[in-house]
Amino acid sequence: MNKGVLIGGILVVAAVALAGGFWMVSRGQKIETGVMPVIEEESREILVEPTGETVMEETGAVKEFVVEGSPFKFLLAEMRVKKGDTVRVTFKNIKGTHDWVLDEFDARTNQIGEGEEEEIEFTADKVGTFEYYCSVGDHRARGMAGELIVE
Ligand SMILES: [Cu+2]
Repeated sequence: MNKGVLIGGILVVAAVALAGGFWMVSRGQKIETGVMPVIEEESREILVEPTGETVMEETGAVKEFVVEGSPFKFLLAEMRVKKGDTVRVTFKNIKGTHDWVLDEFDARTNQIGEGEEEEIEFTADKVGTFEYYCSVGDHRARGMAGELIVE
């Protein structure tokens, strides 16, 4: 093989790898700093739709969500899982005092202060649409709520 061709080939491979690397980095940052943070587990595919709705494929898996709370809304307004999934919620409080409550699954965090976070886990063992909310004061009535959809 011609030496020039070989070096050219190596440069092309390096350029592709570099571009791919940048793509991975920008994609990773988007997930971390986005309004709807999602943590990727294993090799499951994550689709973040323009609506902010998050859909994760497969069943019987651990579905992990990060929900940020602020006065008076949750920055993740909808979670979609499959029946049988283990749902892991990391509630991060950005401002004020809030909690994250989902009555139908006896899932709730403590009321936590600004900058604090708490993780809870439960099994989505029934199908339906369930409202999660903040139980502090009138926060729920003021819109601090969202939906867990179990399919
Ligand atoms: Cu609240």
